[in-house]
Amino acid sequence: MSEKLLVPDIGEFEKVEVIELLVKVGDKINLNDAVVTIESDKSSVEIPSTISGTIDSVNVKVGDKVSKGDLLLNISSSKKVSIEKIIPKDTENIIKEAEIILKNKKKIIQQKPVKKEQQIIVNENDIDPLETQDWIESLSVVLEKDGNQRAHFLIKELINKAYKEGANIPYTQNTPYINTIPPEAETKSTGDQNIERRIRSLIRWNAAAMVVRANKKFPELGGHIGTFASAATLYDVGMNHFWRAKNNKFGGDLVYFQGHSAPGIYARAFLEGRLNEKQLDSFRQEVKPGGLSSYPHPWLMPKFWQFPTVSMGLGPMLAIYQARYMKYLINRGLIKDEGRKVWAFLGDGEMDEPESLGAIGLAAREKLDNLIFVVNCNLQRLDGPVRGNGKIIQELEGSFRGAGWNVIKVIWGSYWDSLIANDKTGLLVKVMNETVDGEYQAMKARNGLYVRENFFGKYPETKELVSSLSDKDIWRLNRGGHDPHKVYAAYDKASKNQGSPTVILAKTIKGYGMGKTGESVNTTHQTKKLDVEDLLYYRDRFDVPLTDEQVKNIQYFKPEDNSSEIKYIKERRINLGGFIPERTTYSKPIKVPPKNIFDFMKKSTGDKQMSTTMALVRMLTNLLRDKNVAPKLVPIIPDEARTFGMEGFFQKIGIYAHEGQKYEPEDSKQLSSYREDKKGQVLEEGINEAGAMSSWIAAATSYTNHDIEMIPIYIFYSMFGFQRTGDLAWAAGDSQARGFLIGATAGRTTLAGEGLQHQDGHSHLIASTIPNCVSYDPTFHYELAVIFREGLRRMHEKNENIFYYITTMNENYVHPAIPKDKNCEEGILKGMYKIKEFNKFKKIKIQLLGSGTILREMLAGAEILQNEYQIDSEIWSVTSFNELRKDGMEAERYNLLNQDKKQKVSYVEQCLGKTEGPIMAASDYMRMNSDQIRPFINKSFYSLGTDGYGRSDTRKNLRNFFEVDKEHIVAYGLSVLAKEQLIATKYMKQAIKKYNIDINKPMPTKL
Ligand SMILES: Cc1ncc(C[n+]2csc(CCOP(=O)(O)OP(=O)(O)O)c2C)c(N)n1
Ligand SMILES: [Mg+2]
Repeated sequence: MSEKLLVPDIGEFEKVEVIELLVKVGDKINLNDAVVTIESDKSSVEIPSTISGTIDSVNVKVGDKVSKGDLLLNISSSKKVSIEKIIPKDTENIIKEAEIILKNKKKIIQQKPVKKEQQIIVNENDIDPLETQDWIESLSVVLEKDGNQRAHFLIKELINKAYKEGANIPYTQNTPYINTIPPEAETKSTGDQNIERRIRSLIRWNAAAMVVRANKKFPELGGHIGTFASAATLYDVGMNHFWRAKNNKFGGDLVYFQGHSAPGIYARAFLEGRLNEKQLDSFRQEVKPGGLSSYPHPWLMPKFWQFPTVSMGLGPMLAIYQARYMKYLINRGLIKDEGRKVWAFLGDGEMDEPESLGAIGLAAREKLDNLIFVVNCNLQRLDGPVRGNGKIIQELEGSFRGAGWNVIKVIWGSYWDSLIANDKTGLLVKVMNETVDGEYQAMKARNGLYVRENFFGKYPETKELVSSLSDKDIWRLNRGGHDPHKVYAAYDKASKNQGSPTVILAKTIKGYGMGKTGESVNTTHQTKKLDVEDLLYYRDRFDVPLTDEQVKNIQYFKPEDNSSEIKYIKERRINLGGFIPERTTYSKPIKVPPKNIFDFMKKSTGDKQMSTTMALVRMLTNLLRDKNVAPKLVPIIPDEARTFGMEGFFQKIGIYAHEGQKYEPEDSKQLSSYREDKKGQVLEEGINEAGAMSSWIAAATSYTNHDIEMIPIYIFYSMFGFQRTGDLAWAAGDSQARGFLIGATAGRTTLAGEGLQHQDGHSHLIASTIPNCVSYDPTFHYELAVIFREGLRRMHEKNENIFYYITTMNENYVHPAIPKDKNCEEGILKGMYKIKEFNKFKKIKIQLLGSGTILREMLAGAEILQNEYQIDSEIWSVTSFNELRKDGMEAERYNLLNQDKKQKVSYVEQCLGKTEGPIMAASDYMRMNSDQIRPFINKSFYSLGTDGYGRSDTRKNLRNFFEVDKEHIVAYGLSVLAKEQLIATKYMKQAIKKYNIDINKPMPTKL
């Protein structure tokens, strides 16, 4: 039976043009196969079939205008499915997951609490301690009888009741200032603690020695001892017991090391036999090959470091999106779920960066239980205390708990266990709660007696608690982050946590073991020199087996290969699959689509006007039909899909949502309805450019971190790209990211109405600062096609470690066919090619260089110059001033260094060297954009550009204001020719008058 396939609901659009027929009579098609592409002035979208069967007739042709309900095809059907039914709801999966959670919950409920001795908490605000005691006892009974979950439920009910009755007092997000894991619930390490301590001491020593030696030789080199000194145990426990390396059987855990702890990571690699003394002695001396970079920089040590972290705040954010991206790959079926984890080590001072906490909500929302943050709470940053008057651990606990994270506080070491157990009055915990970080820091800069008097001495009961301890014993009361048992238990619990990310807040001492020069003092961070006395103290503190003489010479210490320490350290890593960090790549290149895939973009669009943004979306739609490329595309959008005409992607490839779609979208009947899916391909990041950029980096480095080459395409308002997230773009370069950044709605005058904050006249200049970023500002759709395909080839087939920045615009215009010249494509890629020549009068000539939308003003201006002033011109489409500059610099450098050899001719010179007349260049960017090539050509060179703040107005008025419209091009062109004494000045004056150009108007930069 023949069925009719009609145009579905296409929202507010009517009479939309059919631009492609994807099927013909006789074709057999399946449900959901795309049959026709339609295009409004904003976007193009494929219409899927709701019927499987054989096509009897095609009732539309390319160019037809269709609306909802129009007949597209007649199909002899096998079965028909309504639009509603084809929206995958993932319901089954949701139910399954809910059942699993319920089961887990039951398990948790069954866990019996550990019985604890009663404590009477004394609180001066308590007006009725007996009543309080009653309540506490009731709670204890519930805890004992029915467990944590029931107790939690009852407390929640009480709070709800109080809230309903009007007791609107916020309840604290904090727990007491003690460890989250009670001693009796700690999982014990299976490691040999004596050997581990010896190994840790050697790593500490070698890390410090490395910094001190470098600075002895060259005091300008700098370096840090204090950060790693505080974090050594945190790293060692992970390295010895938890972090599994990548190998042929396992994808590997991903560890983001805190930037300033790099010396410690090198010191461990030294003991592991991965680095030698010579390399340690090249710390921070990288100009000669083989040096060790100051901080984690994959660009500089591509086989070692995986993640750049030293710009504070980027590590936490990148780690969150890395963990999310890992789940995305798993849910899309692209990698196996092997229980891999992402660990991020962060400084407590670093947590003040807005980026550090900015994405923690997402991590909880997406239930990233593959993510573990370890915040090294040494209570200090660079200048002084992180929270002198408060408590950073409590503050962070509140923020993370509030966001829905699993929080594990590791505050006190094992020596405190018995004191806390004996604290029958609760006063010790009260002192712990009341003492501020400034005091905690000061105590560790002093001695045991000071702690006895100023900490325990706050109440007679707490003083009594330590009466039998010597000052030395008191001094030995350690902090949780330096206690391998406590750290092990926390890591173990974090690794097993399900359903939420975990943060471990570990209390440590900055400069631990450094003694009077560097331990817990405000200047610790900057300490990079230790005198002999300090070094001897450090050796003794950690029992490093070096003689005084060896200490004075600051010698490294590495035991023999067959020593128990070296055997142990290697064996631990073998058990965990290999070394960490290590950067390797085993991904397969992607076969790029055939050259003709974009041929449709090399033809003229005829009368049809479109923007380059729309051309890009068309191109991506085509790419999604290529079976090699399609699954690898990762479109990333920060809440702007509709701005860019990409809403068609929602239905076609779905929006990634880890829980599928739990609701029927409001627009479910429409063709481009909002479809979320567990297997969705689009990363819709919401209004979050930094997050989107972090996602892009995760996908763009997928080839090394997950051994799968992906093609991320992040599309954003060009003004909210490099300008907004420039530091992430820099980190992307360092990470050797491969992928596309698309700065849409680009140009200072092209994005008309949006005004000052939106109009971008400089993103290309910022892009040019990143050495491995290749950027283009194309005007016509064939340029975009050539550039994009080459990007695919270079990055994803040839695996060059570069990334592309391409601007696209939202101005609609007609696109011509690609010029016949066989060198055109090469010119497009190199940065310029001749697009047109006016050669009628053969008297006076000018070279006009235009980029982006302003190329069209150049073409129009050239026509006026020809028709009204008999001036010939050659017009060059400059697709990339940045690429031209790179080539020019290289040629110039070579020539200066090789004056006796055949001189190189820059590409700019090759194009323009033999041409006639002065050069005038313009773009929709600041003059500096086109001025970049000025040094590489020995001719008069003038540039026009959009220097100054943007503002809202029509394109025409804006181009007039910034003097980049065709009228100004004519007037300035005539003036340039007059200045070069090729024509009389009167023509310029005529043009100024004719076009009402106000020569007294100030520079737009001053307006
Ligand atoms: C974005 C950024 N701003 C400033 C710095 C300079 N800086 C380096 S370390 C540091 C202090 C770090 O303190 P914290 O995060 O507590 O680390 P710690 O060394 O105490 O573990 C500062 C301000 C930086 N690296 N990055
Ligand atoms: Mg700190």
